[in-house]
Amino acid sequence: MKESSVKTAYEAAKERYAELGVDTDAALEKLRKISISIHCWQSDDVTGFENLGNLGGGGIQATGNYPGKARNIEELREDIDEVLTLVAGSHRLNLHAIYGDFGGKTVDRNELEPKYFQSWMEWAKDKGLKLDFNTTSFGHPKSGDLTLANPDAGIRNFWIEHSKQCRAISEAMGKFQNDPCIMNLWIHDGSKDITVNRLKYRQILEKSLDEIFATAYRNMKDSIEAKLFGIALESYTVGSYDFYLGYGAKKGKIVTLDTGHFHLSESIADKISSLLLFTPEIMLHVSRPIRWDSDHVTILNDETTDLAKEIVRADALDRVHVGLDYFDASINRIGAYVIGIRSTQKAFLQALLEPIGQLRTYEAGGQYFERLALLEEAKALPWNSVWDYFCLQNNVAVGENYIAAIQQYEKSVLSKR
Ligand code: RNT
Ligand code: ZN
Repeated sequence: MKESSVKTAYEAAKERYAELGVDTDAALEKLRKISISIHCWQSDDVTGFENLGNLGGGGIQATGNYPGKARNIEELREDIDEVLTLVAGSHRLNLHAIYGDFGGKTVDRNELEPKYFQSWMEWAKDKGLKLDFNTTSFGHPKSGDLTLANPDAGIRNFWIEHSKQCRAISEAMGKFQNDPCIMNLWIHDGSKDITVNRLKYRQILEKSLDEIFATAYRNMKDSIEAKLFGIALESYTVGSYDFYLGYGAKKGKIVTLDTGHFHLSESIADKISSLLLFTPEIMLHVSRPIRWDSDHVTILNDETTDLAKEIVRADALDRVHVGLDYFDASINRIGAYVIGIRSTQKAFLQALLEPIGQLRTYEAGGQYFERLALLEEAKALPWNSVWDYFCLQNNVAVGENYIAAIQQYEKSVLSKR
């Protein structure tokens, strides 16, 4: 697409939006400031770089075997570098505990220290990225069906220790980058079949969390992530949404909303305005569930745009942290990243361009036909011309031009792995 055409289209769009009281330049400025926490695990199918061997457990599984997955830290960094050339804005990188720089050593999950993440901190600083972090309780011989909710003190304490160490690592990251590191805690704990001890495991989990969170830190923030069910753990999930919502509201913790972790007909967007009232902040794992928590690549669909709109309508961009969580091993993994990031940005752009003033005037006046009509018209306003201009302004590929860049990367880098 010609640069001059992008500019001309933008000027026309700007004029059109102005008629509805929307300032496109202001929207672009806000969009540039939305940092997306990019999940490192799309690059290597959630394998990590431990030298323990992937031992299963926890139900996390990427499907597909497209060539080119990152096999080590260098390749993962190379991939993220490439991704960053194709997306505008400044972002964050979300690491899991299994991605440490272990230097060939076998370091178990209860032996983690900030030093194993030092090279990540330095690398990220160099790239202008901030880091977020996650405990990893899946894929380990002690994962089983129960970790932090395990009645067996030996196993439970192992994971409590791990989680405490992860908080200390997050604190070190936050301090190093002079910006709070959000540490997400998700565990798979549950039961395949009917349990007659629903309360018991939740009581244990509550106690474990209290112990993990006992140390107060200044440079990290805790987020806790619920889930509906896991594969092979279909009957019961200890850390359900009710559990974490209750815990987060009571103890002032951030609740993570993974868009794949609810009943498929449930609106995640609708949860934003309630959580904002009762929890300090919100962490998002934007994903795309197909029939179940399948972790398909995030796209620009109604679910994603509704979510972005609710955040913008609540004026809560400073309280909602946007992260991605999907892993597709059946297509070019760099492409998967770029599609998900750009689509999330497009959703926020649409939200920022909403003629909200006029819509609210209609609503206040009981003019519901007018409100619905404008909502419908707004869907097809020339937001894409604003998007193209955003890419141009920020020196990244406009429109589908990123396809060629990714094909080239596949040819020169990925196909050689
Ligand atoms: C699993 C959760 C969790 C993980 C990542 C790898 O269902 O969504 O967030 O996907 O931590
Ligand atoms: Zn998630």
